[in-house]
Amino acid sequence: MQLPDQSRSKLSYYITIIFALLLTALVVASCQKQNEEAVTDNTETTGASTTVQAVAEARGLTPDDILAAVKTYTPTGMKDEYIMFASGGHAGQVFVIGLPSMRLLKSIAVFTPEPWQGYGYGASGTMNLFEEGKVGGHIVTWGDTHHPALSETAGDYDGQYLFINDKANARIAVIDLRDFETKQIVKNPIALNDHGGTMVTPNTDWIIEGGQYAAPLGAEYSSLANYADDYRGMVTFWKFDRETGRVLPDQSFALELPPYWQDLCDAGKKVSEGWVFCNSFNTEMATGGVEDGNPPFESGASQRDMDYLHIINLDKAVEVAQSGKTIDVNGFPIVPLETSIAEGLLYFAPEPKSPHGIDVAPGGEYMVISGKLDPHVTVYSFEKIQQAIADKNYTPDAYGVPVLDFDAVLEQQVELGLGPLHTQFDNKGYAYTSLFLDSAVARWSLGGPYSDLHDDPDWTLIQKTPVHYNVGHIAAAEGDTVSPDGNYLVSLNKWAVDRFQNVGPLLPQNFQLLDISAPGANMPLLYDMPMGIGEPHYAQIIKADKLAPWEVYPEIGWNPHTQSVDANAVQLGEERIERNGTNVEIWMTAVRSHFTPEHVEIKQGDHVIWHITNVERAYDATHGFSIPMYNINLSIEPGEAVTFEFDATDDGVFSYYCTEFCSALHLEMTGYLLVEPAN
Ligand code: RUQ
Ligand code: CUA
Repeated sequence: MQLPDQSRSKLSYYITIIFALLLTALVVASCQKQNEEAVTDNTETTGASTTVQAVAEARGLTPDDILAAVKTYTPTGMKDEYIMFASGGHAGQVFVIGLPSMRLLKSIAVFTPEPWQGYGYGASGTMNLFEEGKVGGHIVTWGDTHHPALSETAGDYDGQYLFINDKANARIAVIDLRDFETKQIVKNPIALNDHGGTMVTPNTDWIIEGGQYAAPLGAEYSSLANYADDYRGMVTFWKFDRETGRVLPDQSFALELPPYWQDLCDAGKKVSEGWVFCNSFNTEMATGGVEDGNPPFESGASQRDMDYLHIINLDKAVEVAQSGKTIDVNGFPIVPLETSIAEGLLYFAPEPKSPHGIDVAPGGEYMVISGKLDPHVTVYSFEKIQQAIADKNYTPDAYGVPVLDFDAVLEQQVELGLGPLHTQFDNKGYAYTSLFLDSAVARWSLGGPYSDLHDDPDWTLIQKTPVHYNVGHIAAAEGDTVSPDGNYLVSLNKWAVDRFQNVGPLLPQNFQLLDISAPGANMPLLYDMPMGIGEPHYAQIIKADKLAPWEVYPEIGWNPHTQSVDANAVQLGEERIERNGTNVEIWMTAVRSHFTPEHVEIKQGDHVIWHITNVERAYDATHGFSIPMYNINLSIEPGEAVTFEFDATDDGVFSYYCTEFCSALHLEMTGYLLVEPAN
């Protein structure tokens, strides 16, 4: 790369300074001579350059680039300080990424089969998840994951569980962070879509699942002509039991809402704990139909100046639901809209210009809403909301829901730029908002109790860092908890255009890492991470030392779905095959580098129940197990017990083998399944 002479000399100057500062301590005398030689030889290619200065010059790196590299480069063996859980969009998975290295560590299969993890390829625990996640009686093998939520204790991430929604099918899933595996998929019985999920209350008592596109509750047919009467929105509160690690559907309930399109929700915290806030759009109740001369949704749903922030008294809603003031739809209790109004569970506040995002400040005092079509974020005061409710300072909407006076609940509007979407927080009294149209992340100062944390004027835009391009969500380190860390922020960009080598018309997504550790107008971009799987929407970033996953399963014969030793666990020496009529049951062990038994002889038409226990205790000693044609592929981690079943419909000779490279004799880790023809 050629630089003008002036910049080149300036560049050399900065590089020299930074080089001296960063590497003085590391450069030993014996290297010095080598360095001098290398510097004098400026004809070297990048690959052969041996000094920071020579490499930087050859690659055209600026001093800022070098500084960014030093902040993110993670040499072999060094571990990341933070772990980010990013939704995988329509890949139906969750991605686990280390920060600041931005290395992809794992994808966790959730709504989509994933062969490496043996997820959805025979293992009964995973097949059961697809069964329990059925939609209208159909097994659905993908999901549109949007919002991961880490479990919290007193409003802080506790590293125990992760929840994720499937917007397409209104499902939520529970991932246990002891083994980073999906344990439960719950289908919402009354809704088709969700978007405002998942969010948790500060002690993870409730998992919030808001709706999106209104539909008759329970999805009964009704013409769009009856939209205002028959279509409804909803927000569901799923009871979570930390002990069993399961959502308890029979202790959960929903609120019926008007057929506005509820968007995101967030739980109140600290001073606002016990309340839940959801924004909405399409209070116009547009029903589309551009082909019939109606305005298309995009304009039909954007006509009004104001939509409604939904303000829900969850503590009181729980009491009302538990007292039985509910109706039943598909066996699920719903608090009817008129009950919510009568009991004071639901209030609205106007929110400007097609709102998006709702984010509660760390102390719970403020609710920040972005207006997609408005250059401001609007900050509501929880205290003022409570006062307006007490003062009955409201007028009813078309459904009788009290709409609080806008000016009475408004704390501030802060002008940031075009297309604000989502907000996160740090430990320095700043908020960060993604600007979709500006392709930037804005840092702005909070007022009130946050004023003392920064030296800037309150409620003011401090800086905008350009990103590439069109950012949706942002995630700051622990940035939606009661005690955000600051340090890092990831911008989840929607476009990547010119950032990476061309890989065809479907481009990777782009995560960009920003350094937010310094105060003031100082928020540099550090790193780009392409993500070529699905479309991540939102992410949460947890301090890595809060996670304590198992290295191997606690005991031999562990069933990850019950988190206990399985009744069919197999110990070494207990391997066997038993036949009972046409039922054949196999108890097998796997250990480097053999399966026992190595021959399984059955008859065509048999029903086969096959248990395998990986009896290894060694870290990383995972074995795979596959049977071709029968679509069986398992991942059996150390200590794990797996069961799968199939009908031996086809006769022939099948080799089963270990699919995970486990030792020098991994190729020998095999066996024969002989299926004798029925006749
Ligand atoms: S919403 S890009 Cu699906 Cu989280 Cu705003
Ligand atoms: Cu076990 Cu390869």
